[in-house]
Amino acid sequence: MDTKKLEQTLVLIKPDALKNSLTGYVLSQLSEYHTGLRFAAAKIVHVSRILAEEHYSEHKGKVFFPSLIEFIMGRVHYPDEPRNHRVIALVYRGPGAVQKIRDIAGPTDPHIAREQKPGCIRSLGTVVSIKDAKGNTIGDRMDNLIHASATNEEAEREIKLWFKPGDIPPFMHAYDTADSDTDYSMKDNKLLTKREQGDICFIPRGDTVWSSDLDALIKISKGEHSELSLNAIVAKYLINSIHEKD
Ligand code: 3AN
Repeated sequence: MDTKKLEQTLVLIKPDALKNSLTGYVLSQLSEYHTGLRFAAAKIVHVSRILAEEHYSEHKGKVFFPSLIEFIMGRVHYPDEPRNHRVIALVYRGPGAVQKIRDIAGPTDPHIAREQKPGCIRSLGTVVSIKDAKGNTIGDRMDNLIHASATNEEAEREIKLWFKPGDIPPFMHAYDTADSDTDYSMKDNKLLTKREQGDICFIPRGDTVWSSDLDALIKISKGEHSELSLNAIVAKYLINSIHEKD
């Protein structure tokens, strides 16, 4: 069987679902029995600012962006409880995975979800006004309980952003991997290919990584342009690391 042909999608159970104890409900809606899809990976993630900003990079500059970042980092629902700054990240796989999960999630806006698709997961969400410093409403934040990849291309980008190959069982790998023959680390916001005192190593030599990450790191270390940003790579390999406490 060609395991690479099977579709995969990323789901995030967001902090509002955790706060409202809806995790079990969401998992049951997305169960193998209901969807026919298989679990490929799962982890609890403390969302760093760079991971949040990379995940939602398409919304950078929009009025709701800062509030969206605070929300996905868990700072809105658990302002003084960093230990509760978590999301549950899941990968599902199987035929039609992206569309099946999008259908069960429902429309982005919970008000529209309630009107158009009562019973979908996001119909249980809420919309919160975003205010400026003077208290004037400047936009909305949609607390819609789950994220689900919108397309296969987005699913690949997002799964590779949230998961390392080692987080996914080998027979469930849908994307190419490679072993790094270099120690990659960061110091003073610069990429290093040789360890230095005080650096933070995010890929030790010998680790298995996504091939696309390695291709990008080779380009960046040579000063060449890379579509994939250094932040997107570092954010993932430092997930749940003590260095990413923000
Ligand atoms: P979806 O999550 O349905 O794929 P996206 O990817 O367009 O929707 O947006 C990602 C997240 O950004 C949404 N889940 C929502 O929280 C927020 N968002 C998107 N559009 C808006 C908007 N017009 N106003 C406020 N928040 C938005």
